[in-house]
Amino acid sequence: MALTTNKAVLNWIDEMAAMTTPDNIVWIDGSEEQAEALRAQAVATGEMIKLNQEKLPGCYYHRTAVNDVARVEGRTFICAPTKELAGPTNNWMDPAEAYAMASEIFKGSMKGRTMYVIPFSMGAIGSPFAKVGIELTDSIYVVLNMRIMTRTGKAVLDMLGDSEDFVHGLHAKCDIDEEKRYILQFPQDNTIWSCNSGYGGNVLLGKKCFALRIASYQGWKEGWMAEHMLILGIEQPNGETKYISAAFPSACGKTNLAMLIPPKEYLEKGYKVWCVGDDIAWLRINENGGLSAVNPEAGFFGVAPGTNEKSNPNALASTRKGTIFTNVVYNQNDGTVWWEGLDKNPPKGCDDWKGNPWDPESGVKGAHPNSRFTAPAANCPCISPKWEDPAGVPLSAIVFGGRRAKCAPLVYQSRDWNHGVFVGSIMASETTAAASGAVGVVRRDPMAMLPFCGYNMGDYWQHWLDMGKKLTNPPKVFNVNWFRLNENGKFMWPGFGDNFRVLEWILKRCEGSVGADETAIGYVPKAEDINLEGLDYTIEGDKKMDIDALREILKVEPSYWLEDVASIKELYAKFGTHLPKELADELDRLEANLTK
Ligand code: GTP
Ligand code: SPV
Ligand code: MN
Repeated sequence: MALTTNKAVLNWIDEMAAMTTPDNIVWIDGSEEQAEALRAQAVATGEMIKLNQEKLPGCYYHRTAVNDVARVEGRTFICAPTKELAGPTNNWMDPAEAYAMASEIFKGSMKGRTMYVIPFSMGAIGSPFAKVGIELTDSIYVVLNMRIMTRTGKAVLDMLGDSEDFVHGLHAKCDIDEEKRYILQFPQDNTIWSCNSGYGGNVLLGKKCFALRIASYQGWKEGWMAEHMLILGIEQPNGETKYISAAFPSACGKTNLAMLIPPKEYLEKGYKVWCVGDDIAWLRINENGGLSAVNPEAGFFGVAPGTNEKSNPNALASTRKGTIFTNVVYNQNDGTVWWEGLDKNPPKGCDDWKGNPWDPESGVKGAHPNSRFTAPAANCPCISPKWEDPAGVPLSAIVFGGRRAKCAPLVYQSRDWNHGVFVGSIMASETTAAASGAVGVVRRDPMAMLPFCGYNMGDYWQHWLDMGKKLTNPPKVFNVNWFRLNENGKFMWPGFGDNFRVLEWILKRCEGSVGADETAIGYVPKAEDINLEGLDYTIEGDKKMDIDALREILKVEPSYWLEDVASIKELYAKFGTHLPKELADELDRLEANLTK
């Protein structure tokens, strides 16, 4: 039974069903009864395993195909009318060609299967900033994940009414054939087609495909921004809460920073961190001429390995109920899960993420490095009371960052908004397991949006600059790097909860209550202004983190930076007339500063 009379919705579903020929069509109404029936069905077919309901109530386990464990950037396309609109950093396909090519793949792909219709909202239902999507999929796993990651069901269709303004998402598992895997975005048509994958970012179409690729395009047209950012609030001892958003590339620490627990000394003084979001932020100009951020998602699709009671207790607590685990170790003895870095006691007699018997002593990893949990945000012990506030939260600071073994100091501040846009545009980071391909290779990843910008990134930078012109009260812009290594390959900074020490400096800079050294790249802290009180970190052997070690990771080394300038020039050269003049000028200034 259709849950709406919206003609645009019904006609489109008819058209997609005529192409994919499912045996039947089921509308996802948002009810718990329907979800429970789908879970039971997925368990009966082996698509999911029900975990120990005493230890992990409402939790399930899923394995993807071994060839289908991460986003596939090489097979992700922006299908805009011209290649120039997609820009030099995106794969491009002509829309007509893309529809024709993919139609052949989708044709008859749901024969013998059910098509589920998932109406979903990105943003709290009823919020003026929320946007509607509908995903058609033949995967129960996708339905159950979308129920956690977004707001789904009939209420969304009621909000949509007769409007034609919704994202049209089509997903079919097909044969999970890598050679026929395509993630196609049609920003001008509000449309996403995804086939031959069953993995997270490729198939949960509300997430990267809509809330970043399509939404970034919409933001460009409508005067707002969609960013790959966490959002957090820092409650100060005086009760006031300040908000920060931060863009780090995939698997570079957003979930961890968003849920951070400050060091003991700060907790005792009354500081507390609240999580508003861990992956995506939609930013709009507010009535004070500043930027406010909303988290369009309703759950966390977080990296499992490395998550533990010490590194991120809030994330771990979020996964103790109503969570779907994908590609971690399955402990069939007690119906629980495990991953590398959870604790030092890997369970014996278990199956690894591929479903093979696994010996923890073998040296082979039991969980895939990009194994994930899908957990409701409401489970998070530090979820912000404002996480669903339709108006969003006002930002004091925007932070960029990445994994850089060398070069980038622990933290620095841009001189002003335009320089901040430059700092975001020159971001680089070592690649991670979140996308298929080599891991650990430094690549430029502007604003952590390289895989997610739905249009020409030169125009996207111009949009950032144009937004700045409209902001009378812009957030201050910073860059951080938790990942500097010493000559022996050891992390020089403790990271995790101790990153709060850097956030404190950032807030003090926003208030203007602390000085800094002006360097070639921007404002760098004086070492004595970062509070190391109570810090207990041994870098290696018996070398403890102290103020001298801190000085080392605050250093700006011109030789490294000049190498970076050369690589930034290569990136910028790709954009031709789409490169904003302001950024070219900033690059000249950086080079001049470094060679002075
Ligand atoms: P996506 O969900 O892929 O967008 O990633 P994310 O940015 O949310 O990454 P996440 O917070 O899950 O971090 C992934 C990896 O970074 C894990 O292996 C963490 O252990 C590691 N990590 C996070 N924060 C820190 C830190 O402060 N220092 C160090 N050394 N590692 C960190
Ligand atoms: C990322 O890769 O940045 C993720 C995971 O957050 S996915 O949803 O698969 O894109
Ligand atoms: Mn992400």
